[in-house]
Amino acid sequence: MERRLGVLSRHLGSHSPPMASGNPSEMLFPSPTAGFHGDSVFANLVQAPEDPILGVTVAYNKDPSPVKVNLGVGAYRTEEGKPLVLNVVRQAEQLLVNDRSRVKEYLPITGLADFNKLSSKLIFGSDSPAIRENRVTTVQCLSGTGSLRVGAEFLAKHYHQRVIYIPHPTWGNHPKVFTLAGLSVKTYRYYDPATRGLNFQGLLEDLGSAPSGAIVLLHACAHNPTGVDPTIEQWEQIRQLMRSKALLPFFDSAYQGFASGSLDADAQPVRLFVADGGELLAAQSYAKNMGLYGERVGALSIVCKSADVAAKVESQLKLVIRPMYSNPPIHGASIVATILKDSELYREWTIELKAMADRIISMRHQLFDALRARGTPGDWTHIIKQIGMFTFTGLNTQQVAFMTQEYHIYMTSDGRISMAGLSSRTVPHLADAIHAAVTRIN
Ligand code: KET
Repeated sequence: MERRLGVLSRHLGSHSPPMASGNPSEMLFPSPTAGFHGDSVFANLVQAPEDPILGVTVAYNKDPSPVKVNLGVGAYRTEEGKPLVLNVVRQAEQLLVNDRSRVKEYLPITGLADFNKLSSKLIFGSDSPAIRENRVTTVQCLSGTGSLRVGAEFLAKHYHQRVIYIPHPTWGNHPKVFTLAGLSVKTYRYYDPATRGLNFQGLLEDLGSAPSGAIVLLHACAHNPTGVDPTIEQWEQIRQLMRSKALLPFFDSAYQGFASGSLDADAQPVRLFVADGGELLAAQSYAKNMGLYGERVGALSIVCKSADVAAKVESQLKLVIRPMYSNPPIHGASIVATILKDSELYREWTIELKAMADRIISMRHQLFDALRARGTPGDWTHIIKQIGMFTFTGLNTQQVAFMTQEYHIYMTSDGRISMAGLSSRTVPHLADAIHAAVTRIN
């Protein structure tokens, strides 16, 4: 306390007014019991439920069991069950720390210019005609969620259609992000529980009957929670249908590189839509593919018909961002830019990314084999067919609750498990839990 006050008075200068009482801390930090004693003005609030995904981690953290496993949140873990900071990220951070010319000034409202350029190249391709023709505006945002929110606020303010179609099911935060931004949310059929695959017919019918101009949220790859993606031929059909009805694509790209292990292959669906010259939005996250979860690094790109329109769009995006959080943080974006602009670091990143994707695929095979070895009733081939971080198991809410209670396995109640949270050590325990759940609970 003494030291704090010393520092404070140094900042205030030697002419700061003298303290009135003998106890200086009372002046600066009045007693918490001083003042009004009535009920809190917030006393009538109801207790809100935990978030359906992040709340799983809260429950997991409270469980003292040594065998507990967290397969809730989509966050990569090593074979040892530990969070992973990529080697390239460590290297980039070292370079940044060593560079004494770096300062902590505010970034522009739109973020770090290098980062924006490199991010749009990453998703649209370095040879993208839209980038060459200056038809893309990219703004740095707070990871994937922030990018979606800024895009949604912009659309609610400036786009003539306020309705957005999201797949059913989808990431649980989508409806909340879009509704709070002022859009009206509708769903299109996406997943068929019977086949545990894509309901392509349903998707085409629902988008086919959407009002002209409606916004359509598309998962760029590794659909969350189902792990089911359209084939590239199906994407082409979706593209044709959407363009024929002037539906506006809004891509959510939270897993580029995690589906196939290749950054370019995973961006194919987005690039298909850019190649036809039409307009679209894309929200990118570096949480998963660079393991920068807590750094909150992402980008929103809007591909426009002309450079002139793109410049106007960017000017309006600034008006959305400035009163929301003024400008984005510098550290995470600097890490990403350092990696993306250095060909050696970039190459190392792709290798580490592929290793993460491969470990997840190996977990799929191990879990599938373990269930087969136990003779667990049911067809579990979807575990190896599904793509990306998650398996949509088909387990129901009661079975999930049973697995949490009896086996300390934590997952979202819709039966989604994060394969990235699994390791060779925990596969047998999970397989035992699934086996018990499907044989004992209907
Ligand atoms: N889109 C999708 C499809 C997605 O799964 C997530 C995160 C995000 C966007 C946002 O990520 P951000 O950290 O804002 O870049 N999904 C995982 C984490 C979460 O729910 O926040 C998850 O589904 O577990």
